[in-house]
Amino acid sequence: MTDYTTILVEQRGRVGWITLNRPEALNALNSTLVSELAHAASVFDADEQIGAIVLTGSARAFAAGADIKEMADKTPVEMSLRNPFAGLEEFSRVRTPVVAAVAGYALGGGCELAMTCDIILAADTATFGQPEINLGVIPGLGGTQRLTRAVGYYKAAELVLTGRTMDATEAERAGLVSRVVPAGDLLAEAERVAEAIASKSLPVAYAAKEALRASQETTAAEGLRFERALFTSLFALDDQKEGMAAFREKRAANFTHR
Ligand code: CO8
Repeated sequence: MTDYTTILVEQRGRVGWITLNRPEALNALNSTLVSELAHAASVFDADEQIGAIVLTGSARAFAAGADIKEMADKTPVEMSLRNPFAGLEEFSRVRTPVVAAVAGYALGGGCELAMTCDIILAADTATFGQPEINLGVIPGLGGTQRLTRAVGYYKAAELVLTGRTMDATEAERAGLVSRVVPAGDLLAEAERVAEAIASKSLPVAYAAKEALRASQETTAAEGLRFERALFTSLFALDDQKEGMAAFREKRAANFTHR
């Protein structure tokens, strides 16, 4: 865990923290950072002691996008066969709920990375956008898809086609961020949210995330069927019995993640 060069990793209680740490490049996502991020997240994801992950950057930048300097001279073959961003897709598929704590720039791949998370908490200093069109490309990791689902076609189209960025207030109003908090409170708030999630039953949190993801990836009819099947299956868990017994007995539930 200590060998990473572009991220910082820490476990606090049941919460795994990943901090992007390339300050010289505003946390631009180069291939090393992407593979380290995917690795750290998969280690947390495989650890039953971790009930939530927080992903954050610095006060100045969550991430200012894919690393333009690393990417500039790539060929289509290199971008597809040796896709330097494959780790971001891996990261987007972790089962553990992920809270993005975003301050400063979340642009291009940085905005897309935030959108692979489940909750986006934004500092009032955050700036979101998909400025790829200014570089002669389009978003490549969900900026035309997840952003459209989050803020609607017309808002997303304006951002993607013009490259305009939006501040945290506009992003919250548009539905991209879960909540805006004062910059000084961002990490404490992220910790509170992550701890709240991590205090629940882990398999139930996995199921909730899977069902939420289905809402972004399938038709409503399929999503509803999937949700019902998952809901029904949870009655096999000790934690369902415990949660409902605790309610009847007017006490806090003691989940064993089984
Ligand atoms: N890549 C590489 N280096 C960067 C990046 C980046 N995305 N962003 C900033 N940096 C570097 C700068 O080059 C600079 O380095 P140096 O001091 O060596 O010149 C350092 O970080 C500080 O940046 P600035 O001096 O530019 O700081 P400013 O405060 O003046 O400006 C900005 C901050 C506005 C954020 C500016 O840096 C900027 O516009 N950055 C680029 C933003 C951008 O265009 N992002 C989109 C990139 S493309 C992308 O993300 C596509 C994803 C596709 C995924 C595909 C999956 C298959």
